[in-house]
Amino acid sequence: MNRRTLLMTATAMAIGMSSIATAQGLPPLEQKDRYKVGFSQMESNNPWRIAETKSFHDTAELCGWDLIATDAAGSAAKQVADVDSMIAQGIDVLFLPPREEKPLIPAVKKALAAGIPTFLVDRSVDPAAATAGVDYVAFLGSDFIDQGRRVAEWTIANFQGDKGVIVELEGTTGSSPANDRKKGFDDAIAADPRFEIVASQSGDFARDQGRQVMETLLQAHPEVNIVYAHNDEMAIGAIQALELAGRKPGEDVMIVSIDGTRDALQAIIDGKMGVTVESSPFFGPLACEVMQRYAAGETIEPWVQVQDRIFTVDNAADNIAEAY
Ligand code: GYE
Repeated sequence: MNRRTLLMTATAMAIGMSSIATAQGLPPLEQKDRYKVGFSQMESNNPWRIAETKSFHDTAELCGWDLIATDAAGSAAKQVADVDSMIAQGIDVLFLPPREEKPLIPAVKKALAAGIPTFLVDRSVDPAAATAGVDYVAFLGSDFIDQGRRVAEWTIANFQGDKGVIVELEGTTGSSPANDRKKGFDDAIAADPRFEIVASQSGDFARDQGRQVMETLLQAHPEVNIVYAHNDEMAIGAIQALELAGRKPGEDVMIVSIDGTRDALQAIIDGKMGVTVESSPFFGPLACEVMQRYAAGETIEPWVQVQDRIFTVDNAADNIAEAY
């Protein structure tokens, strides 16, 4: 044993970890009937977040979880503090949707140091600062670049005019879905010279901010005829702003988005929205399954990828009953 390994082992023992695994790899998870499980939600100001939290609560009894669920109310700093408090309460496992890519790195590292296996759900962290299979077990979620690319492809295939003037409403600055949905869409749309993105601004994934940002951008760019929103809540906000200004979403402005909420499917049925690429919030059952595989000693793939459908006028009515 070299000096460094010896030191790390000694430190691990000194702070009372159940195993030295954290010094050399991921913390193990015992197989048992009940687990104390932490779910650190980032905010609850939209139907997506509420559906996700409900999915964890609905799964708890089936999966033998004594669930501690917190709500960081839109603050990454509070989310870090919430994880601290869960660690202090002795959780066996942590499910963490990191609000932003960088500020939640300390939470991931602290859970690791405390010997608690962490699964990132729905959003990821900066890959340069923390690694799946090393700092946390795995990321459970969608391919956000692909979601953005699919929205762009649908737009290219369905836009009728000569010149597509696009306003982009970005998600929370510094979050993995905002970064990747932008990249996926912008790269794909750049391949067709008919399109130009004239403005791209954050609406923080929130309906009200989407509406406000759209109101402002509409004044600067009245010629806009396509709105790409990184989520449905902002798309609905944009529809409200456009209607208030006398525009006709779905007729003179194409609205394209991501998630698959009930309001978005209704907007598609009403002819106001063109497409929404699915991003499912129902992570509870997947979290249970992956946690059980991990406890059984399986090596978990670094990215447990969720497959997303696409909702258009062809299938929105068939899917609205299960929407949230
Ligand atoms: O699209 C959005 C939510 O992280 C995938 O966050 C999730 C996104 C989802 O607030 O509506």
